[in-house]
Amino acid sequence: MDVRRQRTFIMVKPDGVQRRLVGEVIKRFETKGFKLVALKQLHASDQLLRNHYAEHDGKPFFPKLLAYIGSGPVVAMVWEGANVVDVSRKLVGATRPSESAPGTIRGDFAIEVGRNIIHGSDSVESAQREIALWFRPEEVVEWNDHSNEWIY
Ligand code: ABT
Ligand code: MG
Repeated sequence: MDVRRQRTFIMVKPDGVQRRLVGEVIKRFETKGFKLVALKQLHASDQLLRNHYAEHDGKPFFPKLLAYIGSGPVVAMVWEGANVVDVSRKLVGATRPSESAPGTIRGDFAIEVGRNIIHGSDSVESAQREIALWFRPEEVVEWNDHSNEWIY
């Protein structure tokens, strides 16, 4: 598959929504050069969140994780572009905000691992699974850039 058409699932978590960081997150992905192909705000069901975090089912932090991610609305997005899965993880920063570098989203805005603002898929396979979980196929929009026809 064309690496330029790679897609990833990005979610602003409830703390990010409450702190009005949705625009900041979108701005960073847009100015990096990626293309937004799906976007919605929703208060995710417990079942959806259990599916999303199935890899952590049974771990000690799982109940707290579900309570946090289910505590309010999230903003779910699909972003497209070259190597977007790996590059997004770099934009997002390390899982523990104490280890995430300044300049990354978590490094700049988060202090606690249990309130780390944003999710990004950790592999191409995870991205495909998560996009299919959160979006119906028709909610992901194909569009081409025509701005070179009217910006000189
Ligand atoms: P997500 O984007 O939320 O998936 O985070 P990330 O991929 O960076 O980190 P992983 B390992 O997937 O953790 C998922 C969430 O679980 C929380 N967590 C994780 C803990 O609270 N304690 C732990 O020891 C670990 C390993 C942090 C992650 N997100 N949140 N909130
Ligand atoms: Mg993860």
